[in-house]
Amino acid sequence: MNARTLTSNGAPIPFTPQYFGALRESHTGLPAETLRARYAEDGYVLLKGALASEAVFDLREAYFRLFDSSFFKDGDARRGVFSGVEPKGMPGHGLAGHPAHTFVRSDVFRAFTGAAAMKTIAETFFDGPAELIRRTPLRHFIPGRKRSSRAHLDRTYIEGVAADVVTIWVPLGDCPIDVGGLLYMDGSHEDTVLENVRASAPNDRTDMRPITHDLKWLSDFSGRRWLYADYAAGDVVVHSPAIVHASLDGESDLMRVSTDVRFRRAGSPSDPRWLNDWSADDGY
Ligand SMILES: O=C(O)CCC(=O)C(=O)O
Repeated sequence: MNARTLTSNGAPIPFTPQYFGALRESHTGLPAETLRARYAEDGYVLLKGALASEAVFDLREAYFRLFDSSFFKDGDARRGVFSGVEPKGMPGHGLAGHPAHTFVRSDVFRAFTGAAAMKTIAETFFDGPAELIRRTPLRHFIPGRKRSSRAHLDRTYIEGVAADVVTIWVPLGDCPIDVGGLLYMDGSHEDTVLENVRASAPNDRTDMRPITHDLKWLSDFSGRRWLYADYAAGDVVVHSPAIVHASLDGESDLMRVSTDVRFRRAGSPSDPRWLNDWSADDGY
């Protein structure tokens, strides 16, 4: 039987054990030392059920309610299945006037990112006090567009030593592999070569900050697999600024919404570009 082929930004990658493996699962009930050891070893920690799934669905719904209900199958903004009807006359994603731009400035979103549970997660990995980084992007992928996150490292985009910055990637809703959640390149946080292959890697646009859009090419080049999970609402991934990650094109009608909540170690220098609310055209 032929292997299923997935795509990222339209570039194909076979869904086989050569290219894909499972993310290691952890949970907040594990001893903090174990979680920190896993973070050091893997460059990420997938915390299953770290947040209350209903709170995550509440946030998903609050965001989707900023759109016309015709955007959703059966008008169901909590589930958020794409109806096939695109909103009309709306600015591009995350630009002023778009719901994502409005939403990251809302009290409901700020209460979510500023919740004690979120900070506790960051402090577990710093083993010390953490401060929320204000700029918090909201991602929203609409099925059928063949648009996904290109392979990149966060430290290309935010200043600070790897030990002093963490990202908590939060899928806002269920996000199995066919919905296009984040993939992490196995062991890439310890591979200093990958960051320097941009010049020879295929690239589908002029922004040279991502390494490549071609996940198969990077896997063939490095001999490393992409690690994935069938994320459920409430799961989060804590990841290092040094790990290469990317995402797949969604094949399901379920829309992928997620946010990247970042913290820095209290007292460490802050990147001045990250002090304001996110806007898709802020250039960072
Ligand atoms: O959600 C995505 O596709 C990208 C998120 C990301 O790159 C990050 O959290 O650093």
